[in-house]
Amino acid sequence: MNILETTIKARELFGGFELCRLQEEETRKLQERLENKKITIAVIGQFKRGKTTLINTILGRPLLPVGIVPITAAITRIEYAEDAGDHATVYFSNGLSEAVPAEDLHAYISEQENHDNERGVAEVELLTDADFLKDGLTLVDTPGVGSVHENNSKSAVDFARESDGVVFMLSVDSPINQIEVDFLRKVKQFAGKFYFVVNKIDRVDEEELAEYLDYCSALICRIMDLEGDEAKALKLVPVSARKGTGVQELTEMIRTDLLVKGPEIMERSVGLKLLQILNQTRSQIASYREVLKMAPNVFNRRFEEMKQLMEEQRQQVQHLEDRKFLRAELNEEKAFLTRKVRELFGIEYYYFVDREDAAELMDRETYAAELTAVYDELENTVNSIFMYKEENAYTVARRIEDLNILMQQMRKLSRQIEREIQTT
Ligand SMILES: Nc1nc2c(ncn2[C@@H]2O[C@H](COP(=O)(O)OP(=O)(O)OP(=O)(O)O)[C@@H](O)[C@H]2O)c(=O)[nH]1
Ligand SMILES: [Mg+2]
Repeated sequence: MNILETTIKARELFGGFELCRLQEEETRKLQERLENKKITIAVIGQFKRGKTTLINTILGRPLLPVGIVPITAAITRIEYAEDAGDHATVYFSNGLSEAVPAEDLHAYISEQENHDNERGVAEVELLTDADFLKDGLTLVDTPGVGSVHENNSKSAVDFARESDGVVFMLSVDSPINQIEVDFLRKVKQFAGKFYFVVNKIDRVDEEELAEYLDYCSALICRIMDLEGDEAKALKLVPVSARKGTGVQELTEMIRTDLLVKGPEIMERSVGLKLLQILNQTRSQIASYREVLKMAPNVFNRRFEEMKQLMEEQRQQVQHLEDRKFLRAELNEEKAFLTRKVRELFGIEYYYFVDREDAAELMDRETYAAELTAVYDELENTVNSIFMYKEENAYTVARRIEDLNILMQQMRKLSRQIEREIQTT
């Protein structure tokens, strides 16, 4: 049994339960990652450590905006494409996307031009032909941890959890602080492989650098629980992202690691993520069991509230014009329903948000039909999840039994993954 098989098994397990749609989608993505063999490396750290400068140096040209004030306001994924001519796509949180010339990216990425992410950017994808990205490596630039702009998009913690490797950036102009310590504590069990990089070494002399490296190594060993050989193996990488000093050593180190140990690193990181998903599902089912105990009159009231909401929305459809943003509106409606179901019934009900080109048009009839389908499905699902309309004790007992089996199988899978991770 390997991680890919375990992932497929988990996906099949989740597929049998309407409550686990989100988990099914998450495991599907993990499976895809294992099959595509694409490795993701995120550059993470507090604001102004020089993350974006390092990425520009690695790419060999200043593609992304840097600066003295907090800059990066949105996540950028950078992938390899031959002769791509630096092609970029901006994905918005409502599901729309737009092709943008690379030289105009700053309008979407930089905090100054996209203040508090008012443009609603979910993430940016940049294709370029840098050598470092060859062989399926994706590099990700992220907003600074702890900056006021961090919450604009997915948090750095989530990102570290989704990556196979993390380049964690420190810089000699400030020792590790509490925000960084907290961050490392949160992600240490979930990220695949860490590279600790110390930037801006052009600002200090050799002696000062040695002192800084000693201090940080000791601290990182404590935070990451590294002892003995593991502690000895910890190697901080000093660089000057601006001048390029040490950057080649870093990129060689990462590429060598990935070429030799890539599959291993990825299996471990996927295994850790699977464990996390299984844990989340367990607590979700626990809260679902609580909701099952909800008094029928309370449930009926909330169910009515939900139906009324849907009815109001259906009425509004008639006043819409044919516009290209109908797709985005449908996605926003789905996000709204997800929040509402959580609020009313305490369960996670997940929708797929369709990604679509912003230029694509959607007419009103299609929109109305899709919206109706979304509502009908939700109504049926909520009904069947809670079974209050079926006063059939046998069905209810079967349901509880199914949940018990699901819990049992999840425990079994968790144990299996734990064993697999230990052997990688
Ligand atoms: N002296 C020196 N300055 C650097 C170096 N690397 C980056 N800087 C400067 O540090 C500042 C911040 O650089 P960025 O690359 O924007 O930092 P960041 O970590 O991406 O910042 P956020 O996106 O805001 O989180 C800029 O003024 C850079 O010029 C370096 O190696 N040496
Ligand atoms: Mg930046």
